[in-house]
Amino acid sequence: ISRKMFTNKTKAIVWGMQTRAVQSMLDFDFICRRSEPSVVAMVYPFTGDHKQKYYWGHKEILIPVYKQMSDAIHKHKDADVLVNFASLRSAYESTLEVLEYPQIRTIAIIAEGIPENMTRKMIQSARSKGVAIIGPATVGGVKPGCFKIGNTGGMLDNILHSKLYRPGSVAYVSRSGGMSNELNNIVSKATDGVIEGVAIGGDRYPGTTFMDHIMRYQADPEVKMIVLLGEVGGTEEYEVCQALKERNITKPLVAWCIGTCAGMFTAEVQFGHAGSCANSDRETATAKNRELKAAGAYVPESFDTLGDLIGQVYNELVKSGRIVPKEEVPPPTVPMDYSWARELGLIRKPASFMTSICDERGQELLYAGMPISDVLNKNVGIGGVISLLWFQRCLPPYVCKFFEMCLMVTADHGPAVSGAHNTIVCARAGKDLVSSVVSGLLTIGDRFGGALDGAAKQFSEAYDSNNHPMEFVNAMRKKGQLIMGIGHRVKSINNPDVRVKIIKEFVLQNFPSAPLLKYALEVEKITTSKKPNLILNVDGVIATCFVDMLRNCGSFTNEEAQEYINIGAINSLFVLGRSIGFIGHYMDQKRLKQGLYRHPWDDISYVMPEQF
Ligand code: Q5B
Repeated sequence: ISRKMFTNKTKAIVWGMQTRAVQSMLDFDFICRRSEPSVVAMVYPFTGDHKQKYYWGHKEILIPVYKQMSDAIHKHKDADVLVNFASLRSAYESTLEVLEYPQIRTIAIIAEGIPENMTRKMIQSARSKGVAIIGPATVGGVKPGCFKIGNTGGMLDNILHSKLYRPGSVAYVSRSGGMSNELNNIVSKATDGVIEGVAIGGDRYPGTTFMDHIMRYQADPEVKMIVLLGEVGGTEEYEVCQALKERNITKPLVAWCIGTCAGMFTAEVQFGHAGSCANSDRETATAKNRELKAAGAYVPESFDTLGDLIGQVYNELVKSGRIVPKEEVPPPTVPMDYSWARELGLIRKPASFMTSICDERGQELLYAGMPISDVLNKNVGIGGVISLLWFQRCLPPYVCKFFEMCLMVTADHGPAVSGAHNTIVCARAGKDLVSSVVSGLLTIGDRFGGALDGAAKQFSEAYDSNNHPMEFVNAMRKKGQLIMGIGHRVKSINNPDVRVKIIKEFVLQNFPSAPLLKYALEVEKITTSKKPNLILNVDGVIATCFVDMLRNCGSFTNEEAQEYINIGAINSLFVLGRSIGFIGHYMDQKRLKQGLYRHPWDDISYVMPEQF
């Protein structure tokens, strides 16, 4: 491969939904002052054709994503590079597919772990078509000022630090993608920078070899010196030695093979890459370094002094006039991503939401700070969960029991009540569970099931004002207001509500004190003396006990207790409890296959205006 692989006009197609990598390529393009983005399309077989949003400097741009490779190729005739992020399972197939299109001249394969026989077939096919493969098992490569493959060079601050936004004079080839990043750093410190760098990948069979790239660098007049970073395993470095000896490589070449420490082990060492294991003495890093030096390469004493040696060779080239360092021009700025700036602590922003009851971000869900496993292990029950999520604290067991009893007694009161009726009518109109339940919940208010808030307010205000129960009843009548929590359509002193009895008895026995409940029972004596159905109803008993709990259980300040009354929190127990029944009614109607409900005419009194 003798041609230039990348220019500042190179256009690439990216296989795989690697949005971060693509954004990193576009940011690189932008700081290189490219006139157009290098990524023209993406291919992702698992979604339909669509467009993906990216940043181009400060602006937002759209890049098309195609389901079919053929569409991407045919619609973007100017693309000659494919960056293939396919996994080790699909990289083979997608690469062979692309090789069918002569327009693609370079393919970077990032996946690690592709079976070697498949890699060899891919390479054979690519070579027969004159296509260059970089990889597999690589981060890719970079040509400063022109093009960057995927995630090469790391994050933008690293790329800026290594001055990859403009070409230098030093071209390198390495096996390792990670070490190529280190080379960017070393070369940028010791010289005027990198002109091109390729990591051929850590597999035993790389698509293109050290020699392929070194000979490209040799042919490129812009490249003034070459760096080779080999490693233990394989014999490819000997081809470089041969080329040096035969004067096919005439540019200064600084070389080092990493993995010299393998000699310190008694057994053979397999390093991270599939290919980095010496199968004979010739394949050791030490032998290859020796041979490279003998062939005329500049070889340091150790990796630690690689940068110094690169610097020495570079300085000699400057002295001799073969390199004329260019004036440094700062790159355009790219706005930092919000999330990264925040991680670095550079910016702050007031949150749009505040929350203080539940945190799902960590390894384990927390209810008011209690891990969900503790919630279950400690058997806090649904009452305990309510105390954590509604009140952000563990309330005493008798309070949790009170909550649970309230939920149980309010869970349902038959199909005739407003809420259940609405749920049933809605379910029979063919609606779904949520709609049907919501239509039931929406009936909860002052008259039906939602008198708790009003009762809590009215009774507590009267009690706190030291109003005698009789004064309270008379004052309410004078104002023409109903007492919330008093009265029932079917229950009366002659037909007592057992639910009320159960709650009342539990509270009187278990709460430290229940002054508001006792006050309400005095009010009930007066109202029932007027009409037997004006009992303290289920809303009224729960509301007054709820206030007694808030005020006397020892877990709330007076202000906190009052706040729950003010914010309308007292209806909560009825709303939650009755939702159970509404869900039951919904299921029941569906199970019974009940058809559309139409109210019978004989049950409607039609009262028409008389004037017609
Ligand atoms: N009078 C509940 O009324 C009902 C009075 C009153 C002073 C009162 C009524 C009322 C306050 C709201 C309340 C919750 C509409 C009820 C619930 C859940 C449920 C439901 C279920 C379940 C019943 C007759 C005479 C009139 C009125 C006077 C009535 N209430 N005076 N304070 N509170 N209560 N709601 O029977 O002189 O004859 O004109 O609004 O607490 O929803 O099962 O059904 O679990 O699902 O229709 O238990 O009390 O009585 O309106 O004809 O009044 O009594 O002023 O006096 P009734 P009305 P007068 S529990």
